[in-house]
Amino acid sequence: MTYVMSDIHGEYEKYIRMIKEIDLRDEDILYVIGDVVDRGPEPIKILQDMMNRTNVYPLMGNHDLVALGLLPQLNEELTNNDGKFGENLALALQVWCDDGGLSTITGFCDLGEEDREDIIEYLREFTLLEVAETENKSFVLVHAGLGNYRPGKKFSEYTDDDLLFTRPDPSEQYFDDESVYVVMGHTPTPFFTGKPEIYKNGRNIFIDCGACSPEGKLACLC
Ligand SMILES: [Mn+2]
Repeated sequence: MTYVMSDIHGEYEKYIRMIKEIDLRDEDILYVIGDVVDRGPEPIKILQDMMNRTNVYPLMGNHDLVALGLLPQLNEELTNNDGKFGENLALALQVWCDDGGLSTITGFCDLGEEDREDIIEYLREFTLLEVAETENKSFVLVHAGLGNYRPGKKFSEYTDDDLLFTRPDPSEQYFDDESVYVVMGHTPTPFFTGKPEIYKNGRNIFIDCGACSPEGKLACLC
């Protein structure tokens, strides 16, 4: 079986419950299509669980990209400067906290040096886009969508902004080939439908059901 989750956002308990619910086996594959970190209480624990599983494939989300931008600097200060950091880093961390970064920062600071290095190394493995094939369908997996889409545009031509920050029009079908689906997170489905449920519109599938918000859920597409 092939599974996809997105926007786990620090909800370690929901993530573990879902892994049990789907009975994830070694021969299965789980794609996590971005925004593992921030907001919920235990993002670092989720990353550590994911990195210990050989059948979990991580994709980048906009929050993970911010983490990858700042955690190496924070690590440097923790390792070589007794955790004293300058104004630029302090300001950047403050901006990150305004966007939910606190649980990621504190979880990271609680780790020893080796574990911090492992987290950074793991974030560097996150990919921007994957294609999962089933018997007769292809699923393009991407955090936010295919921003600035045009037919024939190569996947390598999309920028981080296109893939991680875009707010797609759910009714816009991307590919003429009717066997190609696009699976996205980033925009919580209540934004489209008012309900925290997986939302399909044609061959677009939106799976961020707002795991980290009180009325939201963690979804898993099979
Ligand atoms: Mn996002």
